[in-house]
Amino acid sequence: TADRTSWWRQDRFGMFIHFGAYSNLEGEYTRPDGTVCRDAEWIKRECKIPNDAYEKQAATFNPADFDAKAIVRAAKDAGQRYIVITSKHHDGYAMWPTKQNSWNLRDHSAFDPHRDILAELKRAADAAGIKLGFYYSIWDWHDPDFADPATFPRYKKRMYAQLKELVDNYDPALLWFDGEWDAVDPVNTWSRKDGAELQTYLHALNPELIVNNRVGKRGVVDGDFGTPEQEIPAAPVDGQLWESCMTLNDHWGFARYDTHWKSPATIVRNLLDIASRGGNYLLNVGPDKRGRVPQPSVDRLREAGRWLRAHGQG
Ligand code: JFZ
Repeated sequence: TADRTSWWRQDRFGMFIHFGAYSNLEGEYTRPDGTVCRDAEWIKRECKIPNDAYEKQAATFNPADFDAKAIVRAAKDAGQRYIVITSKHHDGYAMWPTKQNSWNLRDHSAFDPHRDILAELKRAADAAGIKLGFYYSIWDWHDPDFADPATFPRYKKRMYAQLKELVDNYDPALLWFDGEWDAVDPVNTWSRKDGAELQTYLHALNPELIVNNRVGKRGVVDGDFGTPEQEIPAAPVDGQLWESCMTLNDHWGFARYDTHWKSPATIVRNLLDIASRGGNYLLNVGPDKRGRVPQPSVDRLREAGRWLRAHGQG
């Protein structure tokens, strides 16, 4: 993996983007009885939103203000050199026009059907010399074949097909898997062997693809790099490459009430702390339902970038 990961080890600092059908709720679900339930990308499950209600709200999703160039500029200004965006989170909603189902941004939204935000982001990132990767959740709350071991092979086939679409159509530099665990959902039968098979499949499509350890079961042998979350580990685990992913406030997906932003000083300190221990830093933004990165995020990223440039790190 030394060659495969060389750009990633040098780049050090990336932008995570959590964006999906949940973003359309902006962190708040009003139940039929008028009470309000709050969560971000987990809102469907945490607030027990029925499928039909969740599908109904997703049909109104219209991120018309998604501006790939502005996002890439914000990343560049911060000194970030790669971007990882959610292509599909646990709610199963695909952010590209997948042919495997209609639960996606083109076929189930109010968005311009001629637009493709992953293609837009890829183009803007390429133009700026920024690498693009995709988060992809193995766990899927929407596909009926996921939750039953008897039908899981059918789900798996669609998942493989979706990943092939992503690799063929957008040529990502990296795939960031998630939702491989079984603690939350006992019907999630994903195994280390499933992870190893998937990784082999992906490297047959593109040997250069970097794949994180959540493809398997987070053993140190899984994937190219470990994925500590919201923390900076004291030391690397058995020499495995690692990347700390963190939120800029207290949520991954957009939550309109969450103003608990990290300061630019904290961002810089985290980055230097992580880099000093040999890790990467993947710092998240959550665009709102129109597709706009919150201004407080943009401001803080810019401030952090200014500090890094002033001190010769940018
Ligand atoms: C997962 C997702 O459930 C979450 O929505 C977000 O996308 C995040 C980046 O990843 O959440 C996790 C994954 C792993 C742990 C905790 C939350 N973990 O290892 O403790």
